[in-house]
Amino acid sequence: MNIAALAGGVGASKLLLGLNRAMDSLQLTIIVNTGDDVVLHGLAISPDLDIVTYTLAGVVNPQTGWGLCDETFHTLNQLALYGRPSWFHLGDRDLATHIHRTAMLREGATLSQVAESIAQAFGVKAKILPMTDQAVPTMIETEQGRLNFQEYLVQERAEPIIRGISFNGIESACPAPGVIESLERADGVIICPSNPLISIGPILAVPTLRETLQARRKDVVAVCPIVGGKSLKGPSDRMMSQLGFDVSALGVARMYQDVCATFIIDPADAGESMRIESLGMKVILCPTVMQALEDKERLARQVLHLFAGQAAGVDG
Ligand code: FO1
Repeated sequence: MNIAALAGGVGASKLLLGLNRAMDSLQLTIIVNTGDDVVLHGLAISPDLDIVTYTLAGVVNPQTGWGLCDETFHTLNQLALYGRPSWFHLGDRDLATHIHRTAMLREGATLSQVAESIAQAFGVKAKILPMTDQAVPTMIETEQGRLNFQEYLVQERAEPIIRGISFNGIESACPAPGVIESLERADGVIICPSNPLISIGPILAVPTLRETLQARRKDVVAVCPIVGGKSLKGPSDRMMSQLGFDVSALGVARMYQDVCATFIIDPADAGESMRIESLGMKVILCPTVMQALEDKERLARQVLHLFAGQAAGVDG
């Protein structure tokens, strides 16, 4: 069974790790948000691509969910001594990834080729694709001015009140090679439990991508990233509330209703099922809080089971 997944960073990686164990990873294509990408110290940094790759390779820092395990920060400390910004914690080994990416891009490679090169080096078998090869930085309009996403999230700790979100240059971006094909050919498409505004939002904003998913709506399953009115990871809840969205499973369902026919919510939100179903979505209740590896694999198997049931024409 071929599966395509839309993913942000840490939240998505938990489910992706489960999928990587529950299925043949050669049949898994992951389309990753690149709106979080940033240039720092002259280096091209793609946090979500790296988080997904490091997680599937089993080398991610287990405490943070980003960066590499067993890191040291000598280079960053030295940069700080020169007065360079050190708020974005780039470890010594992680820096090698960014140096490699920057060098490849300068030599004329695309971001897709870089992603493939890094995944291959780590022996990751799943196909990891950036949503686009063009730079489309997510910009956050805040009460303190316009910030790029990492400035907002890491430097300002997601504290400024936000007024709007835009993806710079998205109108003229193209889906990266293989993105549309993988969505068209997949037996099932999964929208991972990532921030709907700044992780899945940019992916859906890549021209033609939303329309491609609309055409496959019945084969698209989303896992809700909000449980009991709170985000599973990161500041989704705060951002949704500040932008006037309903901070609930229903609020997320409304954002996905045109692209997704099946919505997985945690049993804690069972009370919202009927209102979500009135949007024309089928609701599946299933624990979505993934702490242990078994939780990740169990949820992955449940999602795959839904696709297997659909392929066999089984309802439920
Ligand atoms: N997140 C933080 O909260 N603080 C950091 O200093 C930080 C550094 C960092 C370095 C490399 C990398 O790939 C990711 C990093 N992240 C850091 C995570 C990142 O900011 C976000 O989690 C993603 O952009 C959202 O998925």
